[in-house]
Amino acid sequence: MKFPEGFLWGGAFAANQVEGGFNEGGKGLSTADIFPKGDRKTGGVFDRTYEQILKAKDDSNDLTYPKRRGIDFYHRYKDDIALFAEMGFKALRFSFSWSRIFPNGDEEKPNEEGLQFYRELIAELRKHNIQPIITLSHFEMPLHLVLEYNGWSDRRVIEYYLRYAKTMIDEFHDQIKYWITFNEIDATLHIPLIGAGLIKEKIADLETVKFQALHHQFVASSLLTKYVHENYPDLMIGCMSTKNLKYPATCKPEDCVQWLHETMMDSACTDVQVFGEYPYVWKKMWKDKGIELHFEQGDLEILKKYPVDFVSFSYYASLVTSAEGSQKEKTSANLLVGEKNPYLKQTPWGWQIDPEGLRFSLNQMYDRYKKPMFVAENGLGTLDVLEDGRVKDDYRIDYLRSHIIEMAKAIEDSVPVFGYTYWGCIDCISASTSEMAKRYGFIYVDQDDEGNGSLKRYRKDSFYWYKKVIASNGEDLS
Ligand code: BGP
Repeated sequence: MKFPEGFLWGGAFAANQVEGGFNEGGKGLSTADIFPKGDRKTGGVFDRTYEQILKAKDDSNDLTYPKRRGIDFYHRYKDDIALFAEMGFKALRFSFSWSRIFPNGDEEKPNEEGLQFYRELIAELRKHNIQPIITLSHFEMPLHLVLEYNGWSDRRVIEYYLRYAKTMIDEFHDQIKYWITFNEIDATLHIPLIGAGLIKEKIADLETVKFQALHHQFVASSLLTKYVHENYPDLMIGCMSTKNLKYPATCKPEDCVQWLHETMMDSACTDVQVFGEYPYVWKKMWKDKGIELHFEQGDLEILKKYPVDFVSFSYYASLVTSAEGSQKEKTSANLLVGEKNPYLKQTPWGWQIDPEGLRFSLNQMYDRYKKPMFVAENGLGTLDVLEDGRVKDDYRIDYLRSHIIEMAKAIEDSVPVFGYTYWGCIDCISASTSEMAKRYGFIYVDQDDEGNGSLKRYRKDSFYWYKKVIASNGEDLS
């Protein structure tokens, strides 16, 4: 297995799934702070009513809302970073919490305490030669912007986002090269409260408003790219979307046409951010559904003129699609539900494990975009057992090995992949279900779904395995 010199091996997580300290250091409430726990039987919790949000806002406890407590990274980051350094991480992809910097989102000046937290965190990473890769908005925005502005449906949010993003880039431009403007930007279409702060009952025409909010996010992303290119030309700005890989159920032409259509629809967000224009499949769908978006003068030029510098994505699982979809057995995969693939195994959460799909995705996307590629998320979320201080997670090692082999094949195929950050490198709160039980990490965190536990960290067997992989630059996968 050959990986390029300087390949960025590492791990990834989001502020709202690890930090905790939800009401410390001047942080305001964010959308992540209002979600209670779901589970693998009932599925993820992606929506809240206006009333439920107000109730959560007035409730100061962190037991009902697990992302408020995270894994206490806010206080333990030095020890956790030391563990990442022990594994030899070259990079850590994580997000800044917007409401730690602008607690309400519409203030003129940033919260100095929040900035100071990230200054110290980044200094700690640099001390260990770990390169930060930043996501500016990862499934959270200040709750005030949701309640007062209807989230990204309001154009003024572009200005507030830019204020926050420029604050962070001005502060850290000489220490951080790679910046991702939005995590899984397509989430706005699938889980609009999490992706764009849209409360369904407050919006008359949700179908249209979802696309309008997404348009504002695209414009914000391009305006930020413009700012960075003009002021800090050495930095790299990236887009990030969910790779919803699907296969046609059969070679029946109807299935293949259905597959092609869905694949084009699923690629649309990255298309906009790379090609700088809306794809015809969306334009046609808008026309069919009577969706009329409001573009301000100059918007389409901005998108065209300032595409991203690199393409990143999350990849966990694949699905199947067919022309008669509704009659088939379904399973879930990250943001989507689709048909089951009889050739694949799945996790207890129903995500189908498909290593070859990673090679497929890298080739498919590079063939389309011709930009440097970064695997921002990939990982196995499953049940782990801690026994005598040890977690024997050979299943996670198998998952990783098979995906790394397929990534190496994609590199061999000529796809320029510059990094791989394994998702949830330390156990954290699940994005979809807010459980602890869905563990991804190389590091076990002693905390259960109810928030009981010492929060002590334990190295899993995969910790030592990944360390060896990094030390050999991907050559030793034994
Ligand atoms: C992606 C998100 C992450 C994340 C991961 C795994 O969609 O970007 O935040 O957590 O999926 O999802 P989950 O935690 O629901 O297993």
